[in-house]
Amino acid sequence: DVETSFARNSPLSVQVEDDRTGLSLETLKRAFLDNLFYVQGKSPDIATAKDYYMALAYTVRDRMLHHWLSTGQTYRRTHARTAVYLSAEFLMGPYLGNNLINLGLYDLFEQAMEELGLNLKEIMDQEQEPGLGNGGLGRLAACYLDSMATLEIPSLGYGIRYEFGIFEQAFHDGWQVEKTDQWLRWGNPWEVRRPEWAVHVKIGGHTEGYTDHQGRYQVNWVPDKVVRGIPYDTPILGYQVNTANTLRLWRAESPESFDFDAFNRGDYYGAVNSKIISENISKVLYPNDDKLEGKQLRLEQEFFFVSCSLQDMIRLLMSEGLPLEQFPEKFTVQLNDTHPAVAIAELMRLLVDDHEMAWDLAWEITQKSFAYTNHTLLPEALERWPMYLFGSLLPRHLEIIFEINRIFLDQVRLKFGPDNERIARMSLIEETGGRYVRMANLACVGSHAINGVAELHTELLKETVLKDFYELFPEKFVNKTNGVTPRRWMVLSNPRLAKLIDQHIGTAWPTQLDQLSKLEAYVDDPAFRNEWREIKQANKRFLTARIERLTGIKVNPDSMFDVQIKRIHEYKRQQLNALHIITLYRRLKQNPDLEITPRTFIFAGKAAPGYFMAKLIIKLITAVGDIVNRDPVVRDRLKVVFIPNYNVTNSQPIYPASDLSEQISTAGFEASGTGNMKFALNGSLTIGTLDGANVEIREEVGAENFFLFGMTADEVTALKASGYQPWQYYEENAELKGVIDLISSGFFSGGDTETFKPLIDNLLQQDRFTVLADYQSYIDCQDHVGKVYQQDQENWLRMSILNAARMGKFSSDRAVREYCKEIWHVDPVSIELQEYSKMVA
Ligand code: T68
Repeated sequence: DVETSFARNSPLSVQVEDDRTGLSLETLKRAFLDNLFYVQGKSPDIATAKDYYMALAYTVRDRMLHHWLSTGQTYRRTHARTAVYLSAEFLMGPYLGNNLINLGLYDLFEQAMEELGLNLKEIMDQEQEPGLGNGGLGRLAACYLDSMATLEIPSLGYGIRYEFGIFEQAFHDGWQVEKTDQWLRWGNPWEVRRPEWAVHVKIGGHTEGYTDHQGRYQVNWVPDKVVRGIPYDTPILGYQVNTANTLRLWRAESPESFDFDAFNRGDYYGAVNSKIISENISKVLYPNDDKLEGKQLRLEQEFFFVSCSLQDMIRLLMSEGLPLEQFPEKFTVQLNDTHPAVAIAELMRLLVDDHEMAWDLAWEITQKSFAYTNHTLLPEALERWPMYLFGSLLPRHLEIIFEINRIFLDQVRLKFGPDNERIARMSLIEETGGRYVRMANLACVGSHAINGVAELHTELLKETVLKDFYELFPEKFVNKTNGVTPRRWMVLSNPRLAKLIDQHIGTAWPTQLDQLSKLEAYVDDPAFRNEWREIKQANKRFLTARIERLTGIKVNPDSMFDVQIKRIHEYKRQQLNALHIITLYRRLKQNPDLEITPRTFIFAGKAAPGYFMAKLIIKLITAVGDIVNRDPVVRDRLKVVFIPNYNVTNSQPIYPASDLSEQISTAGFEASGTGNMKFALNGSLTIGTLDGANVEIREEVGAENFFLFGMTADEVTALKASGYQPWQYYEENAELKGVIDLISSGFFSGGDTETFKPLIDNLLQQDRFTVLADYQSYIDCQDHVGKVYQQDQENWLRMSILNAARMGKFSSDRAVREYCKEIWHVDPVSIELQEYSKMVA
């Protein structure tokens, strides 16, 4: 009997219990229909697809709750040391499929739905994913939560429950237009609101010094507003373990639903308005990646979720009866970039002001508690806040930062002597041309560990942006190369390939990804090779149908799928990819019978709404597509598609259907990349520069299985130092000149020579990301790629298998294990499912 009745001998034993935990097909179907009826209030004859989704989500959620409650109870009982991931972004992706996979119930639910005449995949398609992040940084946080739960690491993710996540991308005339994301419109079945654990957060105002009854100087912060943070909890299941950790996201509300003073004075609108102002804090995600938007509201968001989270951690500590001094034993807190770095000042304030702890002890606790991950070398992304703005919102924190800085700069002087330039560079306060609070400097000083996200990135951090800090604190610097979860990025999104792998090397690989190396034994096995090829083809046919549905464009699934999907940014160089497409197009126009490898160029990605050049790059790609896709001379040998609204949901069918992965950033600019890992894991070959984790991927898969081109980071630096003159590359390269001139002529813009002028002028005159310098190397490499794909298919297939087989290192499990061992010092705690009757007793 597969049904479990947890409460057989309890007075609470009722039939409902079986419906919420039972796993027989009959029970699942009945539970689903019950939820449709009692939760959604619908009978099947009027139920919509959304109703089916909600009913199914609640049915699955019921089967997660024992995991979740048992986990919490075990952590409390054992005082488990907990890894806290503080992140302004969590890009979780759709939950339903992932939860079914992690529970091991996917096939069972698929069958139950089928027996009801429904299709699980179609129901899954109804989910609106929580787009609470921009790109790699937010998605990394999500992969790490999945791995921490799978590795049974006690952990808590803290962030912001944005009412509007990343905007939805649509197109008008080939230009990106933004629409608001309304992910909460149909309700969110995965979260539980916990108003009983709400906290208050002070903002603005001034500080007052006073002497307490023991004669000690104390500071009182008198704010000019207070907002309430309400936690919303979502369970995060591990894969085939009982662990269910928590993602706790904060929503901002006003302290009371009515400002009664204002209301009694008859100022009803004023009262409601103050509520609206408070709620603004968690209203919308800032849609910039790798670019600072120095807005007051953004700083309020960062402080808001940090303060809520630290107060919550102190509550948890005390609820276990532990003293405040034990904070760094109970928690280790990872700062996901500097977005939560104000936590360093806030923990100091909570300890020193609210809990009257001595400064030195508070500082020791703070440094022991925090570790900082850097995600970028781009100077325009480094957070710095105008000092007047910082001080007006967080007057007490500015004082605390001054005091940290005073002590810190003495430490610098002690080690390096009177080096005023060094002092000026390392100060937490920038004073050259306007005064700013430097968040990266604060993060470095207040943390015991600092890490980059790929080997090259960590080395460059030590040599460039954090050089001074490396010289002062070499022992703090460590590398933690990123990883991705094979559960979402293989088991869930590439089920055909996952099954083939299961059949050949067993089923342990999703949690021990190094085992993929066993696939190497089959690289020459004809039957295996055939199946590998067939699966890629099937995935391509599936994507082909989706592309037609989403864009109206018919593509050829037998062509090479050449894919670049990621945020649109000049450093990621989608424009270089576009130059290659135009190069091939011109060759065909000049010689219509030229033999070329048929290719489908697939793009997807959002541009920050205020990033003009990125939006112009999108327009260039869609404009090139409009011409190329219709030109009879091309005879369907080239197709260009831009899949709209790139997000986790839309990305999942793309990686498994790709042949070529474009990882073509200017060397020295992509901190790591994680899409690069998802492609290779799914058997795509990479064309890439020696940037970020590409370097390590190439090391793992072998140079002969990776298409390398372009300058190294050192060469880029040297070229710029020698005075880079991009127009010389244009003058000296006839094919490049032809391509650039074709764009300038207005050929892709209906004769209008203005549209792409800013882009062309920029390439010829600045070209900060050395597109023209790498052009020929890229074209040569692409020509080689085309030849291998067309003329050496057997070798391509072999390379594809070897890529996947050698990707074991890039599991986020490996990354999380390294964090646990070398930074967090957190051990797994295994969870036994508690019986329902005992839990409610
Ligand atoms: C990315 N950064 C890196 N930033 O670009 C990428 N930034 O190389 C790396 O693989 C990934 O982080 C994970 O480490 C981002 O995604 C942002 O999204 C961002 C958001 C707000 C402000 C600044």
